[in-house]
Amino acid sequence: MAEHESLEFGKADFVLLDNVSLEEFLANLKLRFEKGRIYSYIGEVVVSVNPYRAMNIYGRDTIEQYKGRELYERPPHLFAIADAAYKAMKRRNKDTCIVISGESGAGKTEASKYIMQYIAAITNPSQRAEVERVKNMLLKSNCVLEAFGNAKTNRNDNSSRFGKYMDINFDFKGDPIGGHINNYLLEKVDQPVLVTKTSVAMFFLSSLIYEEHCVLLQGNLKFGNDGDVTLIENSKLVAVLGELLSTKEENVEKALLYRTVATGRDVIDKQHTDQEASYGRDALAKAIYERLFCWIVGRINDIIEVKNYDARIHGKNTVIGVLDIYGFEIFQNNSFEQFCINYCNEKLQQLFIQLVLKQEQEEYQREGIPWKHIDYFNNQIIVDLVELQHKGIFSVLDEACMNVGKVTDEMFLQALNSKLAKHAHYTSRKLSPTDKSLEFDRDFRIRHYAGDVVYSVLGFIDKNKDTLFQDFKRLLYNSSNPVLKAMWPEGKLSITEVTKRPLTAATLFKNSMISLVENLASKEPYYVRCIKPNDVKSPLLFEYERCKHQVEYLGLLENVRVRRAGFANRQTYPRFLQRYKMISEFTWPNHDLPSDREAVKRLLQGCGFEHDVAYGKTKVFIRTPRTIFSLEEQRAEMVQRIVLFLQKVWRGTI
Ligand code: AD9
Ligand code: MG
Repeated sequence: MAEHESLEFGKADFVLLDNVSLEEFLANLKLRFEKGRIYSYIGEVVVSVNPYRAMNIYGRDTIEQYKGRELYERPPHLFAIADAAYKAMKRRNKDTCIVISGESGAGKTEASKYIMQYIAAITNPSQRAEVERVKNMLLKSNCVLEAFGNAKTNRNDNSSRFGKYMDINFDFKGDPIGGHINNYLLEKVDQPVLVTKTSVAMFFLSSLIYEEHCVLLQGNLKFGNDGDVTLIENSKLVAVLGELLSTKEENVEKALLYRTVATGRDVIDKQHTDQEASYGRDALAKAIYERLFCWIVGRINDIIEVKNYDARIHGKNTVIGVLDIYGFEIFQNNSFEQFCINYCNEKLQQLFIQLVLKQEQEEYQREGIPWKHIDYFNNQIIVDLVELQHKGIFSVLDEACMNVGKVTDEMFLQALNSKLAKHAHYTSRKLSPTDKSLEFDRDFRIRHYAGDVVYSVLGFIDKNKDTLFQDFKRLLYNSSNPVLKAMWPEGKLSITEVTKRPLTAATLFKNSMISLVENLASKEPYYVRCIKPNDVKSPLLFEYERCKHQVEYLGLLENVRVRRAGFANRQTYPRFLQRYKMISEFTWPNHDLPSDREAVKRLLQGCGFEHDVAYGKTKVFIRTPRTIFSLEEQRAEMVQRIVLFLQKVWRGTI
């Protein structure tokens, strides 16, 4: 039996499509989903469709089937690329990373867990106690992060509200010895979810147990006013809050109702309007939640960091990184969060292009194979549109945010219009008044690599400033709870000392993306693209339009084009012979040609694959996976014949 899949399940690799069109892509994806084949390849990229049912494909027996095998030898699976990343790391001493993307509910976090489980299962064969301990901690850190960082949303019952990058460090034997986690842009979820989360967070902090857990919290604090004076309507909550935050009730009240401002040499308490007070309350809830989350990540990192590893004795430790990050998002209403997320995906796409093309180019040069130009869309222009100093959208936004209280979202949009009027990837209602997709004056549109997205400018300025009144920082710095205190170091500054403007949300996000991409760029990348088949969590339904959007937004056709332009597979001559020598009379059982290179040439000529290969200095390059599949098929047939033959010899019937 052939080791790869039969065509009854569709094409296991999209590179094999007869035509690279959206229709063919989707027809194949649908067929495979309906046949229960949730994984496919685009070259070495895994495409995964959420099955929304328990699949019997992650057990010990499946793990054994993938362990140490090459990608094309088995049906597509997450385990295959986990193994490829692990092998590259172990055999070639390379740092590798696995980038998992897709929209909410597409299965990213589940995929990252299966990958971790696979790596845990295939390492530490000698059962060293210390390694087992590290593995356990790495696997369990997930639960803690999920408890605090996940929430039920209308798109996913267990939605991660943060992007996560986890490094696993390995020693020279290839066993895990530690790790490190980075988190990105914890999304400050909807109000009801936030209140629950903040409530949990604060109970955790204060370690106090109340009988009426759920009534609480800042979300329930209501402000009103009595003439000129802003009041807290349900002031009993302030006492509870004071206790939870380990600080005095009157200090909480003051921070909620006033802010201290320095005017010249005087310091005065300025009363909030009830609107400002509500804004402050929400900002406080968000900030407590966010800082606690970062604090937890920090504590986990302290525990899992590599200890007692002497690189001078054992050599550099190697790393596999796993990135579980939101994919391209396009909703009915797209705001600042979607803008950041989509920018993140532009960065990752840019990295993908650079790495795939760069790797290809370098290898071709090394191997003496002429470079063939690959026609693809380079999205650097969109990355620049967002992040370029002075000219990019983030810069314009930051500039608008410098003018506290004076600049509105609409004025920010005007500034964009005047700076970017001629940009091919930017437009707005003002610039294209007849364009139907731009419904409102507040809309602007970016032509992303994965499609057009209309953003509403409303809220950009507030979300970017993301300011928490200094009074709250001082309040929490003065808490008698040491953990809370440690989370607000800037609360130490007195009002006259606070001069430096905190970095904006956009700048922080941009910086974290730049360093993420730098980090990934130093590693050999593997990709998983996750697709959500429907919005009702059904294992049976393949909603064509929903899937079509995702295939577009994930840039999968572009992926296929880039992959098809290069070589699907490459192997050193000895390795190739080792695997396929039995299919040719010139090479079986041994060849007498002057070199392995000559032998491989002879073998491939014999099979009629000359047109599909190129011969490098040390490796043979095979353009399409079809050739690999065919070689695999012939090999399987020969292996079976040889086995039968040997059985006969044993039994003495020959
Ligand atoms: V979000 O951006 O964090 O909101 P994810 O992470 O992409 O999202 P998640 O991995 O949480 O989605 O998957 C959503 C749900 O789909 C899971 O809770 C499972 O019920 C279901 N799922 C996903 N992948 C699989 C799978 N391989 N097998 C079975 C799955 N069920
Ligand atoms: Mg998730």
